Amino acid sequence: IYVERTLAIIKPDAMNKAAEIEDIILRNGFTILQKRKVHLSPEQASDFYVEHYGKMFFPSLVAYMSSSPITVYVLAKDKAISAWRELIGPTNPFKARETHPGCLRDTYGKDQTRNAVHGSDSFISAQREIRFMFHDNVIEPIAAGQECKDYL
Ligand code: YYY
Ligand code: MG
Repeated sequence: IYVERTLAIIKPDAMNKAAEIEDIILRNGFTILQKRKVHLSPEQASDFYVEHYGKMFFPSLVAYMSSSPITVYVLAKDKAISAWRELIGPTNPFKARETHPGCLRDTYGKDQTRNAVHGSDSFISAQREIRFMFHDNVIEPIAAGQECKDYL
């Protein structure tokens, strides 16, 4: 059985709403395969967001993401990557409020940097980000009596 996976993060500004967000994750049909609370060092945050190295917002992004603990998840669902991006909404919460009212960044985001949640934007990103956060400890989603085709 084929189950797509994505990496989700509850960022520092939304950690006080983690229980609420987790409830929304489950109510939207995602399975939580892995969950881990981590406090990234500035170096780890830089590595995670290396695609943005050199951009104006990179230093503040790294400072923010290493400022306090975050919760990282591996979520599984049919079309998990696009489904989770859809649920979190546009990067900028102010824009999210206009175009995707009710999305997570509308509800929980504070500004362009403190936008509450992260989601992988492609299969390649999901693969890299899941490995980054969970190393070799990714638990396979095998239900009793079912076959699991490893996707990542
Ligand atoms: O994938 P997504 O998180 O929606 O946005 P990205 O363009 O990949 O940027 C990553 C991260 O950087 C974003 O979630 C907030 C922050 N950021 C920022 O602080 N200022 C910007 N102008 C753009 C992005
Ligand atoms: Mg991105």
